[in-house]
Amino acid sequence: MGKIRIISGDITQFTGDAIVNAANESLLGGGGVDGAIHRAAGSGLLKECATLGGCRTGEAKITGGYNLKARFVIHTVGPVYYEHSPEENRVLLQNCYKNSLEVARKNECHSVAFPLISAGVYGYPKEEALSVAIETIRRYGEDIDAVLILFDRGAYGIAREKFIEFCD
Ligand code: AR6
Repeated sequence: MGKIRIISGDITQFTGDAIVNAANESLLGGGGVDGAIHRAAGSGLLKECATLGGCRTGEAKITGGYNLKARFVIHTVGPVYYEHSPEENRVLLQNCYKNSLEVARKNECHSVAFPLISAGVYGYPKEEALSVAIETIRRYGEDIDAVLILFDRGAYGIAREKFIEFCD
């Protein structure tokens, strides 16, 4: 049975099978966690991403981890919050976690770190984004040790209030 933990930190420092990137549909880099991952991985990551033909919102694609400590990067694209209804946002964000876990499993990844997808530039309210992350990883992450790595203090504060049982 897989576990879920919530920690505060920087996902680029994760040692394990895979980290998930909150990318955009081009997969050609950006700011936030995407920028941090590309900086830490080195230019080989961007070169591989350029061969993938982008990624639709809610889907996930895998690459090597290059200079990262993780073996793989799983790129997923969260919803831009203001572009969808609340129901659509929820389904799209669930798909990000579900499809990332499926790609992880297909590549024999047992330990996977996630950022709080869509909760930065894409504007998804943090508390709701956390609920979707926890619920979906619980439902579909049976065999995977998942770590949700929260970079901003606000998100970690909410996690300690609402999901203390998962916090280190
Ligand atoms: N480790 C873990 N989490 C991080 C890190 C880090 N090093 N840096 C930021 N975060 P965002 P989105 C958190 O904006 O909302 C990019 O430009 C951050 O605090 O990175 O899905 C892409 O190219 C927030 O809680 O991703 C897209 O264009 C969470 O990661 C767009 O942003 C997600 O924030 C995607 O927007």
